[in-house]
Amino acid sequence: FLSNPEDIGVVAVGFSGGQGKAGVDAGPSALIESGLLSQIQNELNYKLHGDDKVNAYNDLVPKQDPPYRNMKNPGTVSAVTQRLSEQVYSHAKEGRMVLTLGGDHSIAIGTIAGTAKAIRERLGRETAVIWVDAHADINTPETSDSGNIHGMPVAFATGLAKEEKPEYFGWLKPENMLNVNKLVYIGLRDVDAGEKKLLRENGIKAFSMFDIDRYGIGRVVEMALAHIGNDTPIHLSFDVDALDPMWAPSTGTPVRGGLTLREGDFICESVHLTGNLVAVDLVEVNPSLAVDREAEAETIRAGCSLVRCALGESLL
Ligand code: HAR
Ligand code: MN
Ligand code: MN
Ligand code: MN
Repeated sequence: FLSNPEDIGVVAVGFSGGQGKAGVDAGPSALIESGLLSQIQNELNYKLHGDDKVNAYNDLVPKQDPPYRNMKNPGTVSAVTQRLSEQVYSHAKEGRMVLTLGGDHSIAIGTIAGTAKAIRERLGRETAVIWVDAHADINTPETSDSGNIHGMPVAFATGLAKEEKPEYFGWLKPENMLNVNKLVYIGLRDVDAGEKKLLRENGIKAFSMFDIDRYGIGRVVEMALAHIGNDTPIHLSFDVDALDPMWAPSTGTPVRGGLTLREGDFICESVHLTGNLVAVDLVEVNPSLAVDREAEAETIRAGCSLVRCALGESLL
């Protein structure tokens, strides 16, 4: 194991500033209230570090936060992800696996920055990222049509989007960065033209829903793991909208034709089995977007299931 198998640091991030819909900030409390952390502690027998209170980061929100390079809420997202990177780093440097509950996907700028740095210092290794999502989230500020930063985290994490100003992600240093060769996508089906170009030009490995239909989820995961290499520390960043809206309807940008819950769980189980998992993000659960209570509960249940599988629940 590349992190202590029994220790987990939990960071609950009640943050929605990377996109425009209210409610995704209530994702972590919904997951926690449904019993996720007690399951991790009592059924999966992890020792939990950190507290179960949700970080709102209100003290970090600037009074004024005008768009910069087309980004919406750039100062807020930068400050929050910088703080989050320090929280994640402080767990990961102690050898704990880190579980981050979002929140919108912009927060992965902070989680990846934190694990990449801690793993470099602790193991002298580069961290790989498995990004499970309907979307590639690799727009640069200039290629983005929406200006929403939750569509850009991979560009900042890899350095494809560069910025010097510390208040606008300039705090990201080489030690926080992800190598594009250590990135692999699973589940893509809604990728912007500018993003496709970036994926192509940088030779980034991506398994779309087409690949999953063609090869089956088993071979796709095998190929994804082969790409990043045996024995590489893995950060799993799971956007719940990778799942088909049938399983996870309560999310900001649902896209039909997605993963079944079993396929999502399988990805998580397979990553757990490598023994190389060092961090997990579960993001974009927005309890307030469901058409009814059942759709809301369904989405929360799916999110909890994914996390438990990543932590080894269903493997005998
Ligand atoms: N690609 C679009 C954009 O840049 C939509 C991104 C939607 N994002 C998420 N994250 N839910 O995966 O705005
Ligand atoms: Mn995403
Ligand atoms: Mn998405
Ligand atoms: Mn295990």
